[in-house]
This record gives sequence, C-alpha cells and structure tokens, in this order.
Amino acid sequence: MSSSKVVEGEGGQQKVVLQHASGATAEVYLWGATLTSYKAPSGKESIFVSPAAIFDGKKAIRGGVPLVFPQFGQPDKAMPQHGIARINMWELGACTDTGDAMTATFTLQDNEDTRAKWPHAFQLEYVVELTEQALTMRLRITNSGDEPFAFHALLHTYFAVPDIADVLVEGLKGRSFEDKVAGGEPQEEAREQVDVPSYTDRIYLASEPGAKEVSILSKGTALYKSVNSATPNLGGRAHEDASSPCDVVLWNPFPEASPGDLPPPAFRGFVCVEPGLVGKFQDLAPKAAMELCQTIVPL
Ligand code: TA6
Repeated sequence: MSSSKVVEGEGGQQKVVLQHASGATAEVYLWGATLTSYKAPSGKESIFVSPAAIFDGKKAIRGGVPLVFPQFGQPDKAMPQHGIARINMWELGACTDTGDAMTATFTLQDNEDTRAKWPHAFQLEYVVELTEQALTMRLRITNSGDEPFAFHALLHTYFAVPDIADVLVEGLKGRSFEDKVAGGEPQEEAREQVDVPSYTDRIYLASEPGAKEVSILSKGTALYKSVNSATPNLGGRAHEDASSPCDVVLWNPFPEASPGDLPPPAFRGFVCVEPGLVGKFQDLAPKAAMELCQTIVPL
C-alpha cells in the first residue's frame, strides 16, 4: 500500500515520508527540502546522514542531499557557503501517486531574508520522484524577476558506502577537473575508475551536453548508478536547448577536512557524487528556467 505523509522527524522538524507500493521509501525534510533517506524495496539505505547532523532549523543538515543555490562554495562572502536554499524552510506542494511513481513537490521563492542575502526574485521547484527501481530529484530554477541573474546550482548527494577506502567511481574519464585540494590548473581524468584514497574535492567539468552516468562501486561491486543531466533556458527563449553540460563534484573530507557535525570516522561511510552547474555561473534571463536532475538507481 503506498502512502505519503508529513511526520515529525529529528529535532521536531517536519519531514515528508513517501512509501511506494513496492516497499521503496524516501524521506525529505521541509528544512532545506533536504532528502535524508532513500531505501530500495530491499530496505537498503542509499543515503548517508552524519550521526552528528544538527536538526535545529538553523544549520544545514549534514548529509542527505542538501540543495546548493545560488552559489557553490562562497564566492560571494556576503552570502552563506553554498547559498540559501538548504537553510530555508520550503513549502510542500502536491504529492502524487500514479501507482508506478510517487512524487512530492517542494517550493521556495525569494523572501525578505533571501533578498537580504541575494537581491533577486526566483522560484525553486524541487520534485522528488520515487519508483520501485529508482529515485529522481529534479530542481527547477526560474528567474521570476525582470532582471537577468547568474547562479550556481548543485545536488550535494551523500551516497552511503560500506567504506570509502573500497570505493571506485566510474564515468568520469575524459572530463577536465579542478582539484581543490592540490590546486593548480585543470587536469584531464584519464582513469576509467577513480579511487578516493584521501581527502578529495574535485569539480569534474562536463564537456558535451546530455545526461551522463556515473557509477559508484565498492570492492568492485556496483552499488549505485547516478544519471545526471541539466536542461537550460526552458521557456526563456524561442528554442529550448536539449540539455546543457552537467558538472560532477567528487568529495570526501577524510579527517583533515571533516566539519564539526561530521566527526571521524563518519567520513568512512559516504562518498559525495554531486551533479551541478558549478563550473561557471549560469546566466538566466527574466522568466527563463533551468533544470538540474539526478536519478539514483541502486544496483
Ligand atoms: O561539494 C564539496 C564542497 O564544496 C567541499 O568543498 C566542502 O566545503 C563540502 O562541499 C561541504 O560544504 P559544507 O558547507 O556543507 O560544509
């Protein structure tokens, strides 16, 4: 029997629980519209949340899938790291169930608080879709104002893994990447399989448009497939581009970069594979929209 309901979660925060007829489940807090759990019908958890995550409605939840908008990192020092979307209360819109797919829609638009940090009118719509086989997260950014703006957006997905030491990531070969740990000029990824043996923080830039698959393996066994895509300028121009390049951030802090709400050895339990539009700021004309999408398939 499928169901969608709003219940009280950690810290008294409200969360939406989707229960698919197949037994698959997903949970999304209204705070930051942060997805904190996705289980396949087997009951296996795909998403990592820090054991020290803080649910106080002030700080971003550590783990899950925090939504990054309108900046990645903190190029604008007047705005919080990773922007404002993950530290605002979102509204729950429609929850649907077609039998095959369940969806929950969350929205956030500019308000006095966001405008004080970022002086633009925007509408964010985040649709979480759950089926027997997969979870799809689709973030739509609309410029609801009369002036163009430039933004970053990213789904900061923490995938649960048995041990980061055994993780390999496939699907990044041929991409240019910025190594934020080593610094220096962008390099080209030559490996079919990328390991994460130490503190890793890389932005893999997408070259050609289109959905791209990245797989996450542990001890040689594929755990997840992540299908990542971006679609620009919906409705904002006469023609709609089929898709635009989608960057992928690969991160694990290891002990040296673990934040306070992620005390070691918690770093061992996840790898972040984060689809985004972060290699450069995206210009968005008034009334135009862009979408960022990630589909997680547990294998
Ligand atoms: O996605 C990688 C990253 O940008 C890292 O540089 C690190 O800052 C991580 O995000 C976590 O950021 P947060 O603000 O959530 O502590």
